[in-house]
This record gives sequence, C-alpha cells and structure tokens, in this order.
Amino acid sequence: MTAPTVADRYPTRRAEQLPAHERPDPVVHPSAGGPLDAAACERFERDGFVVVEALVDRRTVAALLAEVERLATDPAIAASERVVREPDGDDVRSVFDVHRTSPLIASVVASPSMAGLARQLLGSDVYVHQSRVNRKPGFVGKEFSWHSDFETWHAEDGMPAARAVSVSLALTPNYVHNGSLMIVPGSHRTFVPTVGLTPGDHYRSSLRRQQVGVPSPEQLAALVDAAGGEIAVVTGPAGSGVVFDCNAMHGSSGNITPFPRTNLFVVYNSVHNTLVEPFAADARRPEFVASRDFTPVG
Ligand code: 6CS
Ligand code: FE
Repeated sequence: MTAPTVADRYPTRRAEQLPAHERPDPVVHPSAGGPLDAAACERFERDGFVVVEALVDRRTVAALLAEVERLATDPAIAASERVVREPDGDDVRSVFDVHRTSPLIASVVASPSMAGLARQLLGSDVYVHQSRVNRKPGFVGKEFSWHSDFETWHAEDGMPAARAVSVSLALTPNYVHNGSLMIVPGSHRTFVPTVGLTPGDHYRSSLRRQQVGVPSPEQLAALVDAAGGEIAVVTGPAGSGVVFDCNAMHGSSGNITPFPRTNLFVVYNSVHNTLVEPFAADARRPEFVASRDFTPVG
C-alpha cells in the first residue's frame, strides 16, 4: 500500500472500535447559487438531504428507463464487472459507470439540474466519482444495509474529505413500500468509524451485500436516537430525486411489492477533494466504481 499524501481525519476499519466524532468538514460550502433556494440549502445542512420535485421531464425518464434496460442486458457490459447481480440470484442489481457507457446518461449527469445541485452545495466545480443504476425489481430486489457512503469512499477509495454529494433520480415511482431510500436525519454530521479490516477485493462482495464498513446495531440506534427516533423515507414520482450528503447514514429494504424501483445514482465530488491512496484498504478499487478522471462536469 502506498502511503496517503494527506492526513487521515476519519480513521476507520480498525480491529477495534474507534469512537464516533463530529465531522471536521463543513456540509454546505459558500457558492454563487444554483437550483436550490436558501430554505432548501438550510434543510440540507440540517438533515443531510433534500428532496427535489422534478429533476428531469417525463420524456427523459422514459428514454432513461429504456437505456437502463438496454445496459442491463447488453452482453458486453454484462460480461464486465460493471454489472452487479443480486446476492442470491442472477437479477441485475446495479450497473456501474453508466455515465461513461451511455451518452444519454452522460448528458443527464452533466445537466444543470443534476450537477448544479452538487456545485451549489459543494461550492466548487465537481466531477463524477461514481455513477450507477440501482435496479430493485418487483418481488426479488434485495436490501442495502445501513452505511455511510463516505466511510467506504474514504477507506477504500482515498477520498480525503466529506465534500461529496449523491443525487438519486427516480426512474420509477419510489414508494414507502418498494425499497426506497431511508436516511437518518442529521446523521451526516457524525462520522461513525466501523470495525474490521477491509478484505482484499472487497468490492466484489460488498456491491452485492455489504458486511464490512457498516455500523453496529448500537451505533445505528444511537444515530436514530439522536434524530429523535426519526427515519426519513424518500418517496416521489419518476423524475423526482434527492440529493444527500456523502456521510448521511442510509440504507433500504428489499422490494417484495410488484412495483420495480429503478434509480439513477450519481456521486459528485468537489474538484478540491480528489482521491489519494485508500486510507484503509490495501489497493485501489477499479475505475468503474471509483473514478480517477477528475475532469469537471457540466
Ligand atoms: O461501494 C460503494 O461505493 C457504495 N456501495 C455500497 C454497497 N456501499 C458503500 C457505497 O454506497
Ligand atoms: Fe449508499
């Protein structure tokens, strides 16, 4: 492992439990403005997420859905590691790096309504750290365990600071019952180190079912307690979305309803927060899950 070139302000993945601590990085950075009004920026700062009514129009949603099904069944992509299948089945769970395999998705990812959210909140130009489609087919879609994305990106990808956001765009209706995103409000302000060293080639198993880099039941209960017992469920029609902080504690249940849940998920990182060597893993993850092309988008 090459030594990281910046200080590790978020130690994690040790053999023993380290205490949780308040994040040293700001949540919202000063900017010249963008799609969110001042009240929405304040909600983001307080809760760690904000729901956006209409990110793309209906025609774009239909085109994106068709594109996703094409990507999920494209034999060349299926043969690569970009396609991740369910832990106990062959159904496609995620397709990664979609902004580099689909010109249509690239244009949506770079659009002012999507990238503009990230630029506004992060107060700088942004590049795409990761893009993926998460597919949760009716009846068979499986859960995502509770986690902070930043915990993984810091440990496994060498992301120095918590200065990234994710935008999740609904391509099908996101209901309370079809496996929608759950977020612990305010959890983004606390960094929760996890226990256990990162296994070699962890992404091969973690993208199907994450077991390392997840909080203990006690840690999760403490965050929910600090939130006054609240867990937010992000719902909305196709075309709506949510932007959430990289350190927000989140997860989702399986989908046992007949209604598929398909979302386009884009991670924007500040150009002032580009990756160094992993802070708690013995090798970099591949480009399709953690890009090192730091070219600004939009
Ligand atoms: O590995 C990643 O980058 C993302 N995927 C999972 C399953 N957990 C951490 C992060 O959200
Ligand atoms: Fe996540």
